[in-house]
Amino acid sequence: MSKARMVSLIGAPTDVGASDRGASMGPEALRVAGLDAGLRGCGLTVEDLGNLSGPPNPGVRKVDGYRNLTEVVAWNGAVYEAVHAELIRGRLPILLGGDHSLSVGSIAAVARHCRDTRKSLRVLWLDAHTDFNTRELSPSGSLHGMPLSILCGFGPPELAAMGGARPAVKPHWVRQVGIRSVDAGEREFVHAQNLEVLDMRCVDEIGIRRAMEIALDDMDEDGHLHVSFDVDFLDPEIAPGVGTTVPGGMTYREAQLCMEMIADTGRIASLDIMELNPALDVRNKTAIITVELVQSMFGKSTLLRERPRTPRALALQHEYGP
Ligand SMILES: [Mn+2]
Repeated sequence: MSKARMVSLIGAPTDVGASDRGASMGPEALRVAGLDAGLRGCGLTVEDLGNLSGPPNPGVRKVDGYRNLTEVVAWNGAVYEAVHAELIRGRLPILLGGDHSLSVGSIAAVARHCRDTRKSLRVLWLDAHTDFNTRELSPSGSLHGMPLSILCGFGPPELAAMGGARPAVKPHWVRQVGIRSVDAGEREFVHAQNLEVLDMRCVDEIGIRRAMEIALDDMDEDGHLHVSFDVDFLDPEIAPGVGTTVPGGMTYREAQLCMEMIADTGRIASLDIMELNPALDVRNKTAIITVELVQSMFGKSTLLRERPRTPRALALQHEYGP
């Protein structure tokens, strides 16, 4: 069971940090797919706060290494305030992206709250990409490829010092799962910063269960688990509605197990759902699958189970029926 049973949905309908347009429609697609009712079905109390507002996407090319920096800063300021306010109210904020640059505001607010309440923070980053670019390393200058490096202190001060501490997040608080596309210079930087990356090769070799055990290992009893879920974590076969598809992502079953293992920790306290792009989707199927997975993250399961069954219990179940 999750700690906070009261969740707040916060829509951030923008794609100012992305290279492709369309993630700005993500929040509405998640609502249309039934996110609110789906979460209520998991026993949560849900309040939909509607959408934040901010500047339109000017479609700027790179200026000083960044695209649309002014707009990204404005949107992140709004996200920061909204997420922080919900945490103070004792609620679990769910940010509906929007492109992944908005996780700077979201996680800076979470980190601030954890400092103020003396809780340790674990950030679980589910993504096809490490999102650890800098303006020197990024080929595109799009800020949705940089949120984690910014949170770790590398980036423009308007973003990297958001929340009053730079860095907001230490690399060893972070675990990344699902990674399968990293730019050349970014790869060196991720290595130099000692980021814990459980990439797809790792998942192939040790299996998703073991990878997630490592990702969720060693959390403090009352620690705060933040999940930043980029929908491109999923394989494009099941989730075509993202701007940056990379083949070889999580299958439906692997993703379900990830989410169920997150639920089992009972520690999820904030969530970002990012990069859903309805302009590239097929009949909203990516939004629908995302809602199903988020339900599993909040404890929807096939069986009534307190904890994973032992082999003995499973054997008995086969013998005698449930
Ligand atoms: Mn991402």
